[in-house]
Amino acid sequence: MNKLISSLDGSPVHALDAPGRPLIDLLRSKETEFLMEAHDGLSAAIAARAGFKGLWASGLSISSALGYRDANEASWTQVVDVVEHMVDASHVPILVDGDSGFGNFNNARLLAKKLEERGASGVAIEDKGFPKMNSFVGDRHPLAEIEEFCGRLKAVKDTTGPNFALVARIEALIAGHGLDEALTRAHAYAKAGADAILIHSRKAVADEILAFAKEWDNKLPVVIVPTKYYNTPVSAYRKAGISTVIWANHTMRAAIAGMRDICARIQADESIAGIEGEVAGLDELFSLIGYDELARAEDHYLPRQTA
Ligand code: SPV
Ligand code: MG
Repeated sequence: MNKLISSLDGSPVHALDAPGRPLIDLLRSKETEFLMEAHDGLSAAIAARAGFKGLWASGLSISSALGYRDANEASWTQVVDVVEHMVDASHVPILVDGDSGFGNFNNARLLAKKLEERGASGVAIEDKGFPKMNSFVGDRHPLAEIEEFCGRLKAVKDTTGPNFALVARIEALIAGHGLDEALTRAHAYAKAGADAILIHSRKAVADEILAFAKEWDNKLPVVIVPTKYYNTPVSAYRKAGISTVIWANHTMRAAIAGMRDICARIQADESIAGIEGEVAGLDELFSLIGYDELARAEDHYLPRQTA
């Protein structure tokens, strides 16, 4: 909605309205770029305001915010609806976590088409089945057959426009396979039309990711998610020529910590006096959601008030 009304006087409402650089350009740029996780309109606005050039619509975080487990309990239409709110509230490119595509090639292409229609800039599809389970939970992560998964990738590519990025996510290392399996899959997914490869790992160190990057040699841009190997400095990724780093769940986890602490304090104090200075002011909220634009639109569209 902000997007529509923002051109009212020819100038953007606020910095958040400036369109971002297309995701596909970020993926292909020589610099290492960063995508920040968000999971609803508000977190998307906050992440965009922090200066991130793009966002990651995390399946884990969107599910969690809905009170669901990251095991495809949220429907694909619920995810698409959340993403639409994120697009409207942030106006920066969004890479959507499309899980395994919610089924076969047909479900994957329908998901991608709808995401594109709602303003997302790309989708990541992982080579598992439906339902999938979050990569950090348990050891049951059966991989899809390569040929069948390539069909999912091709169908998404054939259904979406040239500026809609398709990231093929390899779960081979999560599933306990080695580098060879990951590389075999990367080659097949590149051939099937992927724009980038997301190689995922749940080790506490970045060895296997860096080994993959070395062997892969940037045949397509490489995307990583260092949630578990968080101690590795970004300089190592730059040196390895990593295209994009996803900070995958940190607005959601920050929100958990913030909400948990404030609930405990208010419960214990039976008062909100002590925490007023510790929570975001309402002015910040109104600014994030663009109430200033609504005031200008009211001046423009509502009848003038006479005394
Ligand atoms: C997500 O953020 O939902 C991801 C990344 O897919 S992970 O949780 O590491 O699987
Ligand atoms: Mg996910």
